[in-house]
Amino acid sequence: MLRRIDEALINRANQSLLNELEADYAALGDKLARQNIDIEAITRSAADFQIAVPSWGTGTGGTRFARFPGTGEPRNIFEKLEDCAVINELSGCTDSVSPHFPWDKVDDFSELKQTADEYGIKWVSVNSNTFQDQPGQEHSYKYGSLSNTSKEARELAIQHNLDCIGYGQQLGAKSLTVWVGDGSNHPGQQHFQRAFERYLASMEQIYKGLPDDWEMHIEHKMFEPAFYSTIIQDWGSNILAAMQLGPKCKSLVDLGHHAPNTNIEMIVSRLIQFKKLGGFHFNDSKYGDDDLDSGSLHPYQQFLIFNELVDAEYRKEQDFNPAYMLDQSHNVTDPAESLINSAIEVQRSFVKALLVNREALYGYQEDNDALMASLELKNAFNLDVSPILAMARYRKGAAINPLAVYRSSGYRSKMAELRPRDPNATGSGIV
Ligand code: RM4
Ligand code: MN
Ligand code: MN
Repeated sequence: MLRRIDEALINRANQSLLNELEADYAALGDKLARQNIDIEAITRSAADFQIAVPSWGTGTGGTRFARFPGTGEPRNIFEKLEDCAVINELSGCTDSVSPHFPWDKVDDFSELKQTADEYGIKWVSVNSNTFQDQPGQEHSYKYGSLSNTSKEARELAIQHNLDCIGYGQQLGAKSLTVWVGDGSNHPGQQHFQRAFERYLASMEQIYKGLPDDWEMHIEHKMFEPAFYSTIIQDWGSNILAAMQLGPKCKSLVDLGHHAPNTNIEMIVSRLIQFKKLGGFHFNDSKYGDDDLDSGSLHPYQQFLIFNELVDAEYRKEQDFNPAYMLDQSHNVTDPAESLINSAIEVQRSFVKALLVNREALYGYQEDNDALMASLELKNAFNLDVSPILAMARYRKGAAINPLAVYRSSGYRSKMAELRPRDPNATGSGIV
């Protein structure tokens, strides 16, 4: 297998930390054993946990005011893939990449797939982009794409989504994620119902083009770029569209796309109940769609979401297979470092949710014992599961301390030499 980080470097770093890790792991194992939890079973689940990296997250993001590019940024999808390989080699929990088109379009997809295969990276959900015009585009998306009043603009957007499915098929992906910027900025600008009808009619055309074993995931977002109304504003519009379109269409939850204080874990539960949970874009936010690093502000919320997910698994909910992806914008950090750290933070929430005693919790719920029920969750959340995560990484040949190895590898400064920045290149700055 092709590697970007020298295995010997990881092994040396791991050897120097192993004694300490083994001691911490043994102590945690004893503690969990007293609660009748087998640490080995939890570590196996942790090792199996995987979350996809968004190709667009490997570059520095930005705001509508400015973008401050970092050094050695990837300039094309092959270079983004290299960074994704680094992230996976060190974290051991990001073995797939979600591409975005046309940003990641190449002439030869078989070459791209082969390179990813060599790194042991899979391609998952393909993302379409009808929120910006491409150079020379005949019909603008300024007033929307799939819901545009112009038939020609709608047809262009439909065709782009169908093209994305074609690219994804060549890469081995099995789902299409559709997020549109369509909406309005002024009350009265748009007829809500007619716009939604146009959107649904366009989505039906895309749905018809889905291969049998594919799913389509709709992403809702409350605002931006439209600031008064958006076509798929919230999970309500999202699930209505997904229900109308059919069983292969599901809703995707991007954590940053809700109003502050929204009870996202309850939305997750509803979507699970009605078999409409397609997947996640994990990130964190304080004010709106800030796309901050996952778990950096609201780790308890992230844990409560995983509590619902692990509960669904425990109850053997049928057809339950949500796709986990990160979707963040890194404005002031090295994107690779943020993505490594964020993937592990999401994995941490998953592992903590595994520690909840489900039967005990159901008992407290039946008895209306609110305090004990909330403590059952809080106790799991409060436990430091770092030794489990580190041991899972160590056993798969990833790094016990991924960020330390990343920094000592000098990867970014090497990339700064190999990837000189094109002074005329314009970064998207949109995530
Ligand atoms: C949006 C949304 C989509 C992503 C774009 C780049 O806010 O989160 O998932 O494709 O950003
Ligand atoms: Mn997203
Ligand atoms: Mn977003």
